[in-house]
Amino acid sequence: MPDETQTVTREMTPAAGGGAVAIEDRGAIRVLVIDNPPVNALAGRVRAGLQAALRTALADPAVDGLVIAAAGRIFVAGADITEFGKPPLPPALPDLLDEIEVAAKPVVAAIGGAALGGGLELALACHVRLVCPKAQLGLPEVKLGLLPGAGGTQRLPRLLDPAVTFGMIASGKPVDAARACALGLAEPAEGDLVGAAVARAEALACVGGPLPSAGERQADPTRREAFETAADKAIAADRDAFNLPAIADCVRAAFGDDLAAGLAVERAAFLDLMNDPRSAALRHLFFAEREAGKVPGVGRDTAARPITHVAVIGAGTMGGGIAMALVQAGLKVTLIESGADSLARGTARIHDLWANSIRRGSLSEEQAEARRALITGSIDLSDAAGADLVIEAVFEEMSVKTELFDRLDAIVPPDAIVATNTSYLDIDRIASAISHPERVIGLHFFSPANVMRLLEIVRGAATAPEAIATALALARRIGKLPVVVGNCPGFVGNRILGPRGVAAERLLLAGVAREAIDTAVTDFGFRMGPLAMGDLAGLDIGYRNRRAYGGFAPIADMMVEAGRLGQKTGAGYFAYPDGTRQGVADDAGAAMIAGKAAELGLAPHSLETPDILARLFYPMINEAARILDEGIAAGVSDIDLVWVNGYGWPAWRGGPMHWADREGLSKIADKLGQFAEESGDERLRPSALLARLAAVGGRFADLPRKS
Ligand code: T1G
Repeated sequence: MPDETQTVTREMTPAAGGGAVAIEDRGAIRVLVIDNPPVNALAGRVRAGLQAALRTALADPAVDGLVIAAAGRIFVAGADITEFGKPPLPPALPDLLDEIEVAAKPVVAAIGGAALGGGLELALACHVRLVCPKAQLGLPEVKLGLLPGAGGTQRLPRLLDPAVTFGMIASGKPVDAARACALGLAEPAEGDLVGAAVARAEALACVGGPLPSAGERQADPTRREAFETAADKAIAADRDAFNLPAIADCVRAAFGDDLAAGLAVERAAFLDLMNDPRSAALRHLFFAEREAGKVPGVGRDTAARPITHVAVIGAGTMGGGIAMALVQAGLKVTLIESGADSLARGTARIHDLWANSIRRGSLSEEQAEARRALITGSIDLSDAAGADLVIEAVFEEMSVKTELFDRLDAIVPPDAIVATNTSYLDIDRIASAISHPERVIGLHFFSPANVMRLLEIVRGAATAPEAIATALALARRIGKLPVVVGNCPGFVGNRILGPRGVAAERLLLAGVAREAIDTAVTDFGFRMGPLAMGDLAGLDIGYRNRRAYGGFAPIADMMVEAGRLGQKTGAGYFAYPDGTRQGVADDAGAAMIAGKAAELGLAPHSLETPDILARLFYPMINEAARILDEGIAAGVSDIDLVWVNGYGWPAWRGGPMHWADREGLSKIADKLGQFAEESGDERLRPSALLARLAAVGGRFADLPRKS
């Protein structure tokens, strides 16, 4: 029995006009097989091949019907995103789909894998869709800041409930084969998918008469109310999803009688969004995620060590979150603490979080039970002996970590990977406390570790490629977005966060109101401003670091010394009366800040929002340029991924480096020079790389990725 996702490999001939489409005749049914690795994107040559093969088959009296199938594990991943922004290649996808839909002979889609975006729209133009059990059908264009641009907003609501259509498009999430069949979007095919599709095409050809067509069915106006309710609710719920109104307008157009008119509305909206910088930013991040997997010195053939059992040392907030992320992916975890009480507290926190998920309906009792069965608690460090990987998440203090690594040296086998979750400390110094430092790596999770996608994988001087490959494979298995970074204080994310904190302090000392600073940042698109974020994390963390490593934060230092540590003490930069989480700019805090400014001889002056953002963000860009120059980040887009996925930089702005290129590096360099003069802080002078690029009108995007 051929693999249901494989197309037949019998004699096939390349289609005329394209080459990426092969043809195979099954009796009177012609099978067109899309073969455009790696994901069968609908590139120009695929569209041309399909059009040529379709026209030939329709003109051939020996052909009664067609099947459109695909080679490999994916049906079609959509339009070819690499063609966006370039001169369009004929035939345009909507035109090709119209030809399929009005074909006089039946065309059946054989969907053996993911049918996404234009891939699902191609299937919607076919008269019938057959899916194998592994198929996924979705319209993820919204994740690229777009909307379906080849009939998805018109044909889908004619097949399904319009509110369901809006939900699929607005979320960008695919439905699986079972759900697609339950919705009436497709028919199930067991076993030989192509064979079943050929039989279905034969049956349609025998029946004769008008062919079933999504385009011909009228969208039922009586369902408009349910749709409007769904659309209004979704748009009100997500202020960042800027293109939901456009999607709603397109689906609304499908209620009209005329498919062509609805398609015109969709096309116009699609082209508008295609030219929207916010969509360009999201497309930049799409490719950035794939670039991040290309790590210097770590090839696709670098062997990753199989990981089945992980020892997590430390059951605090981070260790508990890491353990949850691991068992969620089916990995066995030994959770080790120094004492029974701390272990019990950590384990109870994990179980409480799962109980909350069960109450919210996002986790079943069976799933929770399966996860509980995968975690074994221990207060004996020697229980780490059987693990393939050890991850320490103990107190963020160098001596604590090196002492632990020294003890582990006698417990874990020499080939076990030993990772530290430190967010700032020197990986090489930690590695020096254990033999075989080539197996030591940084796994910097972000809190809450079971939720946040970003994982900074920190390579030390001795870290072996196999250890990095193992970390990359683990990251993907637990659903994380891995970004490999070099070893320096704060690595990439926290090293860039530092200058923003200093800049916020300078703004406070300059008399800029606390709420003005945070509002400028939240209006830019962050969920939280820098001051509120400091209060949430606790000002004492930075205070302790500055005592150990130095740093400029006179206001935060003053707050900590006055017992204002942040939300946890009811006041930090802001006050949090009666335990509220929404800070207020209290008078006492204002007086303290003004007093400190006067003590430092600084006269207050007001600033407009653009200047506030420039003073906060430009020093970050400067530090990022240094990180690139030092090779700490392999590529510009890695830095964007870190800040979008770890620190809340709004995705529809593409990340700090993408944003800086749009700001203009010359403007940034000039302003930094001014800030350096004003403050006397030489770190604010444009860094060498930034100055070089600014001098020639260059962009960060022009820098080649480190190979
Ligand atoms: N176009 C061009 N290249 C693509 C691509 C696409 N649609 N999808 C993936 N690639 C590349 C990717 O950059 C990588 O390249 C390689 O394929 C493997 O990808 C008209 C306008 C299908 C779930 O948004 O979600 O249709 O790094 O590592 O993990 O309405 O790829 O090897 O050089 O992600 O197995 C809508 C995007 C497009 C789906 C497979 N479609 N793709 O995941 O492989 S817009 C999407 C994915 C559209 C229409 C609209 C995933 C995948 P390289 P990968 P994977």
